[in-house]
Amino acid sequence: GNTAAVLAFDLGAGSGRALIGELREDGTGGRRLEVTEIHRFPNQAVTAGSHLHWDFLRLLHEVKTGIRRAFQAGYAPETLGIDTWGVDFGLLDVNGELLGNPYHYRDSQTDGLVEEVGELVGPEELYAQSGVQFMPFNTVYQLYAMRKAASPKLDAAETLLLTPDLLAYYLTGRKVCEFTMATTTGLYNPLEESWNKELMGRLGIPAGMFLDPVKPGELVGPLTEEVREELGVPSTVTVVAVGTHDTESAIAAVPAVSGEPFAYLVCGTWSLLGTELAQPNVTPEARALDFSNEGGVGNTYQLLKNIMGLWILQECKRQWEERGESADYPQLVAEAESAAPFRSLIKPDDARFYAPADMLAELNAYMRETGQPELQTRGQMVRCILESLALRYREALEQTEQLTDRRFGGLHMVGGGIQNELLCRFTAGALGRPVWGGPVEASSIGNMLVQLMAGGHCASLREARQLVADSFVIRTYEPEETESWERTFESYSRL
Ligand code: LFR
Repeated sequence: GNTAAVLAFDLGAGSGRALIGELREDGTGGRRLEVTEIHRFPNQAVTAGSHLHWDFLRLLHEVKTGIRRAFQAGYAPETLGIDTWGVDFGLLDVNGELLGNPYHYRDSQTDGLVEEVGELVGPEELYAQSGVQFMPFNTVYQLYAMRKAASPKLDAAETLLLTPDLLAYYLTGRKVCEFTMATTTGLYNPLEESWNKELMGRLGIPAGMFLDPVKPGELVGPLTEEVREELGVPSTVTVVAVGTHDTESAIAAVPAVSGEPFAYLVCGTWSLLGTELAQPNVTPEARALDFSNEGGVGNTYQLLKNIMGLWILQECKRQWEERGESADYPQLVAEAESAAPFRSLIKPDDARFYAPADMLAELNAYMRETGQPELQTRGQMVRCILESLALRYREALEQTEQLTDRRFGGLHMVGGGIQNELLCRFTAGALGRPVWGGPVEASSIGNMLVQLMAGGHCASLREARQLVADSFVIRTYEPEETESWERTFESYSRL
């Protein structure tokens, strides 16, 4: 029998999707989660004047379309939840209207601000009070950039809502601030469990616009009457504040069921590698390795490293396609497989790869500067990116172990990036340990799990993860070519 249905929206930097999750009894006393995609849409950033923005109203429109389609297709979800990338936000004025289009985190307004704020506040203090690694896009730098530009929006703002909360607001009329997103801002103090008003004061950021965070699983509310009429849907569906940060939703869906500490890699535009803790680790050691402590689902903190990820490859692909070449992933991966191994390497986290105008040129500039042979074919480029990522994962896994005194028998890989099986194979090789790949739709599934917990269908995060393990095929990649990887890791470390 079908015991519950929920609707998850997962918005990534390149696309968004809506999935229905159905909890079913399997006839032998067990339960399965069945997932069906009902809507998928592009998320295209727009440059307007000198700023890079999200097309927020389009995203709201697509979320509404997803709700309409769910009911049109005959589903009756009890609840819906929305997760998105971190850090970005909209500002509402006193009438609840959106003050301008939200900025995209890759907008250049924050260039140089990590250093500037570091001089004002001191990196030690900033880290001890936020536990967040120093990334230019953190909300704290975006707001400081607006202050420096004397943005009138800051003065007119009554409420700041992070992207998923902003979408939920336009569906329900209710303003909430969900905890996992709050911890990505750099303005939330995880040890004191409160907003860092003192820091806001020092940077000229209005403290009054921040709402007290609510934990994942809280109900936001039903759809407004306007939205229900517009979409022609019944009043039965309630919006839940899930783990609204996509990374945290994905981590909730890691099928780790042994009860032992585990390591994970959430693989998408970004790669987030780390482990789950009960308390944040804001030690000088964690700061020196530039790890984040992000608030997670189920009263956890996630000690993780944000790695540049498949963004580098996505940009290359975009450039090839703009030149009129056909460059789908299966094709690119096949070309990489036939290219020679370990020819050239990059450090993926080099700031030059964050937002270059021309990624292909940037890769070869790096080769010249580091005295490596230039990349001449697409296969060489893709292979270089994937091998370098795998090596970076090994480095980050070892750092995670160092920081936590843990030792991991292997690595769980989840998220869209694991559809690239070559990357999973390379990672197992570079680690010299097995990789367990799955599920692909981890963020959507984790989003559903929190809804199922909120609806009383799952008792705990542990039980929810068991449901994932019982419902999805997890593929094991055993390490291959470990000696060559070992040798290459040494060259990588010397780069
Ligand atoms: C992944 C992610 C990362 C965050 C980055 C920017 O989608 O949410 O966790 O650091 O996007 O927001």
